[in-house]
Amino acid sequence: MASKGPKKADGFDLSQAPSHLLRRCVQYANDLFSREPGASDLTKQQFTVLAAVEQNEGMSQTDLVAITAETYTARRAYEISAEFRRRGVRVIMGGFQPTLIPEECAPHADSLYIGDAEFLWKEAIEDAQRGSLKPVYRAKAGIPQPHTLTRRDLFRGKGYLPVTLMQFSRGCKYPCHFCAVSVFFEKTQYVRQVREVVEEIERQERKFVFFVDDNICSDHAALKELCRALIPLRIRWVSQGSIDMAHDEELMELMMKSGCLGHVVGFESLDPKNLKDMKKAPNLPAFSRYEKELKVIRSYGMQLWAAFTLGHDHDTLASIRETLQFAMENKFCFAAFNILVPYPNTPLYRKLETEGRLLYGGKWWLHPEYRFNYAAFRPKNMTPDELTEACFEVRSRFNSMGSIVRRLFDFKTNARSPASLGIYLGYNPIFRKEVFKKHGMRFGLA
Ligand code: B12
Ligand code: SF4
Repeated sequence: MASKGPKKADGFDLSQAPSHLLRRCVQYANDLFSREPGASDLTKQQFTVLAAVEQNEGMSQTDLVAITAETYTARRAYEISAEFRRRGVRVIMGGFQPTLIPEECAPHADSLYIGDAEFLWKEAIEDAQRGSLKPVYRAKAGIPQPHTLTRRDLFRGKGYLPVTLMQFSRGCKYPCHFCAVSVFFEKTQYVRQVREVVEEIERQERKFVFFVDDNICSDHAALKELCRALIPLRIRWVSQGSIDMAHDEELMELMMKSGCLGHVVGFESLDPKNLKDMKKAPNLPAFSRYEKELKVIRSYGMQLWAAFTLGHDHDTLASIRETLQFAMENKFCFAAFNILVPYPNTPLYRKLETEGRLLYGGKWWLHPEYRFNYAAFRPKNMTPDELTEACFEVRSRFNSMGSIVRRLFDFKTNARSPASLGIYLGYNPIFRKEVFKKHGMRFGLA
């Protein structure tokens, strides 16, 4: 299996670190991050902040609009971009979608930004200032925000959950065939310097941190170094990590001591044939239907958000229901029963395309009939509608009131401490609502 080691922040050219960045579907080219003292902040000096674009605030004074487009938000991003361009405002578009399929995004923006903003954003801003924005900026992927602290004051009052979002690393070394992260970061994990992460946490009043890493366990040694540094900070944290964490007791011990309450873990499937097909390498060694791993994880009291992808070639309607039973028996704190999605330019997408199994003309994310959580391909052992309905059914049943009450009574995990209980009771009703709110959502307004 092709995999690479993590890239460390050492040796990064900090003088080139741009000011930066943006998150969410529509964002603005201004200062979400503050700079190191002494560094100039071109974005801040020369461009108008354009927040709340959906409300059309500040449009008349806008020099440049920067939009993040992911596959799910691409259609809406193109609509918003079209409206700005109609009003004579230049648009630059970046993020997963432009990086995965630039040829589709190109007609929807004046300029495309491929890869991470850290590398060429400064150049793009300078070009925009001179009126010579290039049609495309080809940046690489790399270490998140070196020597740059997040300006969190900008999030205040905007309805975000009361959690400190933080990144320790980006990318993951594994080659899962459905995963856009694996393509974007070319099976590489990029790791921030631990002291910078610690400094960012120390500046927070809130001591509950969500590390939005793709797979914080991609490199056990790097994570252990982080955990050792987190212990004195006395925070509580959660993240996303592969299940091979359970094969390393020292890592489990350190995570526990550093305040880790749990992780989003990709179980994906209970069938090793599916796991092999999808190249889910961290789940495969000595496969025991996760029995061994769950025993270890439970012994440390961790709460799990178990993520499954449903619709693989060896899945049947019966196996999907079995997955629900497995999740209920293990009393997972949360579970995501995601329909398998062919994201553009992934190996899964190419396989289904070659086999003629893609629906909605292949570009499901642009199709006016496609809706969130619908099957976008023809599964092997059921119809697309059956897959959509089965996923909705297991999602609804897992998040039913009866299930929430039953899963609560696990004194090793969900009811282990006031903090664990708080997470369980605070977030289960939110996710329950999401199941119904999001299912069948459309992607654009037109
Ligand atoms: C945290 C996270 C979440 C959190 C969000 C928490 C929050 N409040 O923000 C939660 C759990 C809610 C979530 C939900 C979902 N997520 Co999510 N999420 C992530 C994750 C792990 C990190 C996102 C993040 O903050 N990254 C840090 C920022 C700084 O990175 P970034 O946005 O990529 O931006 C960088 C570059 O892309 C570039 N850039 C981006 N935009 C722009 C714009 C311009 C102009 C420029 C110059 C540069 C630029 O520069 C940035 C800095 O280097 C990503 C994976 C990832 N590595 O990004 C998945 C990811 C974005 N999610 C994904 C998905 C599928 C989802 C869901 C649809 C899952 C589901 N089935 O429900 C939902 C809904 C998402 C939606 N948009 O509606 C996919 C998207 C795939 C794709 N092809 O678009 C990703 C890539 C994960 C994956 N394994 O494939 N997610
Ligand atoms: S382990 Fe997770 S983040 Fe890594 S490639 Fe697989 S699905 Fe993507």
